[in-house]
Amino acid sequence: MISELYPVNNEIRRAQLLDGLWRFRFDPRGEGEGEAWAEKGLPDPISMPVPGSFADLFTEAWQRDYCGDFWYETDVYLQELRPGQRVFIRFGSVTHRCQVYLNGRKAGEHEGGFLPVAVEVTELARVGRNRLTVRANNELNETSIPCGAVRTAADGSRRAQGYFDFFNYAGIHRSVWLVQLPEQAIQDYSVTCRLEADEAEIRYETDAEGDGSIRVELRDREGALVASGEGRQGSLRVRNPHLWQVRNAYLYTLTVCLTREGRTLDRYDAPLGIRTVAIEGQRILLNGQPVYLKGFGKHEDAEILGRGFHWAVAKRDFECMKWIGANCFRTSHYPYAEEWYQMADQEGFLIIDEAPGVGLMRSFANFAAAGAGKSNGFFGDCPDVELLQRNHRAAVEEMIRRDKNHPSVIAWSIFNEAETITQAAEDYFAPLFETARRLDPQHRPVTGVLEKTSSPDRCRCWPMMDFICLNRYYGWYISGGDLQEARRQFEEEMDQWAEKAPGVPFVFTEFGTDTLDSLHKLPSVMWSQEYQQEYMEMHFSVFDRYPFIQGELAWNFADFQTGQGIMRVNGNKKGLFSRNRQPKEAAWAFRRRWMEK
Ligand code: GCB
Repeated sequence: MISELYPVNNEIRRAQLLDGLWRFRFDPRGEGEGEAWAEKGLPDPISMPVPGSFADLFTEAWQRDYCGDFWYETDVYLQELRPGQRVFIRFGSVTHRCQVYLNGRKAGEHEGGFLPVAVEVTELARVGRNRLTVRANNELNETSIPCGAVRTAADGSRRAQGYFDFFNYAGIHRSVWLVQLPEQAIQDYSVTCRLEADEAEIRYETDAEGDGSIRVELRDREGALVASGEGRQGSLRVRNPHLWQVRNAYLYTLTVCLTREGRTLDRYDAPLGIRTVAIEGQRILLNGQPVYLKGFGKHEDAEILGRGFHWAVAKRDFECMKWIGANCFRTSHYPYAEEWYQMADQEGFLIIDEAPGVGLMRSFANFAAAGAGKSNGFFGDCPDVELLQRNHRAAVEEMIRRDKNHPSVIAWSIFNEAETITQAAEDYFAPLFETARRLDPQHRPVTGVLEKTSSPDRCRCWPMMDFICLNRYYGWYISGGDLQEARRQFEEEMDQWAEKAPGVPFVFTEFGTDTLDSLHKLPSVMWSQEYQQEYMEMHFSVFDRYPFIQGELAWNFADFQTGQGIMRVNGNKKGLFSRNRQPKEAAWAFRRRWMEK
């Protein structure tokens, strides 16, 4: 078994960061495998930063838009290999799929571009220099998650076209680690909390190899031991606990120790926040108190980096979110790098963690089709719906396994704007919701994000959701430029939902207008800063009319890159911040509202 726990260093575990400048090569004719590039070394490689997307580093369009196989290679030094020690390579993600080789021999492979890839290389590694090679691929099809297609031009060049509205960035997007673990290692752990009057009960479960004993310790911020337990599962009781609260996070440290005859075989330390999440009637409760979600749908997206993780971008984004008074974000439309969740744990932000179930609707401009409520069927005529579902289920499982212990994660989103109006859609999603419910020890709410076609009278999947997420664009894709009519239609739909799903909380997961930094106009017109502000104010007043609306996550936190097309001006401009994270005018209206709410 391969431990996917986030790499840490201590006296037993060793984690060596392999980020840096790697060697790289495009493989447009798919020759690398046949020519044994992994065994012989990449021929004539160029340099490539890791982590990062390759697309925006180049000056030629064919490189930016490259679709197919591409290879990475680097040297990895292993200082020592103690008897019994096991060696792994762990990538935060490789988009969208990869095969990993060490010293020319295949160590493993992974499908899906937004979750960790961990491969064991104990048998392949040697002390000294090793060659690590990755063959990656960024093609999309109707069985990949997310979905899309590949178009071949007359000259034979190919382009990936997602059924989604973000650039199909690819590469090794997150950090890479060489991990050395003891022969018998702690594989995983999970915690759940229960709050009583002045006490918290933390139930834990651990998964470790061998027959050693487990000891679990909980320490407060000062390092004082507050509770401990023995055994692979059990419970810890904390008197007068410091709760992990929204924007006021308190993190304890949980230590899991695997010992035999007094000898420590393995140890893993991780932050732990004591908090509960529940849905009660129309409300979302955190630690038993109602919480109104304020924030954004985001993207992992930045100039030059593409979708590559960088701590500086994350830091700036959290500072902007704090400035505007937000408390929540959705990882639209895929699980983000683990470091985002670590920061959210520290900052007390809430996360709706979304699986990469996007593009489950056949359209190259699905945002327009979805926004206007004109989407078509999908699941009924997919080439291989079972394989699609398998890939989707694997992503849900891997996401929950990876993120289940983060106090910041308050809900799982299974999809964004999928087709939900047919029996085939219901059959497709029911097992995925069931999987999420079964796998999460904390039984967090499970949801999915509905576009306009998924209307109260047609959607067949909303009953699966603990709270209902809506993406609506009244005043943009519908009745654009006429906010009065937009408001009327918006309220008409909300009245229908009130009747259809009484007692269920709703969260707006998208609403927004493309807005150019440079455009001001009075009276307002679409695309102007003034229009974005008026549109948002109309939305605020509608949200405030319906008590079952329990959250507003605007689209989007910042402008972001998309594919090209007549609907996009070098990307999607619905950010409340520009792509380089400066506020647009409407950001102040949010700040005024959210600081009070
Ligand atoms: C949507 C999608 C999102 C798009 C957005 C838009 O409904 O969920 O990915 O970017 O609309 O701006 O059109």
